[in-house]
Amino acid sequence: MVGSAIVRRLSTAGETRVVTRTRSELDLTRQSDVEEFFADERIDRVYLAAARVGGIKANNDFPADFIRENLQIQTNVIHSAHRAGVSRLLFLGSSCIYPRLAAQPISEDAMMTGVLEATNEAYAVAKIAGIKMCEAYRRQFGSDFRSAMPTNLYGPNDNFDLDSSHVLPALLRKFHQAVVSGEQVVPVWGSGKPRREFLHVDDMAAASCHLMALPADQYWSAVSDHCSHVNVGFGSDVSIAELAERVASICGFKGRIEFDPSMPDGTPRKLLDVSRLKSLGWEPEISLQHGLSSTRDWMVEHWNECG
Ligand code: GFB
Repeated sequence: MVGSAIVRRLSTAGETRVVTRTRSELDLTRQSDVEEFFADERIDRVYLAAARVGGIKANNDFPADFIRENLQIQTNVIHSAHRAGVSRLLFLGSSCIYPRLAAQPISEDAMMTGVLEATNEAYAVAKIAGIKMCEAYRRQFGSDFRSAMPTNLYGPNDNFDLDSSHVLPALLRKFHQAVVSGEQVVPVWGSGKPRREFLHVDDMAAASCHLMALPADQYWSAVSDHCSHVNVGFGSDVSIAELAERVASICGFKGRIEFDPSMPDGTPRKLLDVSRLKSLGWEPEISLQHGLSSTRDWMVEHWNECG
């Protein structure tokens, strides 16, 4: 989802040469394949958006896969990029790197100040390692390896599989399906009380390109060597219950929402402090209302591919 959005953004910006590989063409968990790729292609800048990602259930059910695959992918790409002389790299993390009960809105320096949320601890540890690896390469080799921490993302090419998806695509799918099949009750996991911030992936791609394009002195003077990442958020959040109401209304669902307390709530709240990014000259453009309805349209158009 994020990689294809960045490619769309770079293409419209007239970038001359964008090199991509699908998962079947290049398995980033295989060190020698990644080394060969970087040796063959003369790559100047790397957007490291590839990762094993998933919603609360997938993270909770497969922690070993999440920590192993993410550590492998990022270690292989960051080290190979360094060896190949890549001039700049942007590592994409996640807002789950912050402590479960971090003060809100969460500023970048809250990382590693408290206990992580248990449902995604393995994924978060891998992402923290990625940020620290970029910082270590900068300290040891002077690498211009930057990091961006996105909030919960959504948009075209999202995962709509109910077992592994995040909440927003899951709700779009559930409410749309209920309308089509005439079901009167839609289950929503947890209490509905947790609050989440949602950013459209096209905004994320714009922010990534903006961070990548900043001159080195501007980026590195806004961050510090031991806290080098930049939050990328929308700036406001909604409860899961409010999100469900909005999705229901966009899909034209008139029935009842039923919360399922047997499913985990996860972190109570994750709202990012985006002042660092704002000071670097970037703000989001796509409202949640517009993003929800365009993503619903995308899902309906691509229904057969949505599993
Ligand atoms: O988006 P989500 O799976 O992940 O869930 P997190 C957010 C909230 O929505 C939780 C609730 O409180 C869920 O219980 N929810 C309600 C649902 N209905 C549903 C549903 O049908 N599907 C899903 N998936 N959730 C993830 C992390 O945390 O956020 C990742 O696990 C990553 O590591 C990602 O950081 C951004 O926001 O809780």
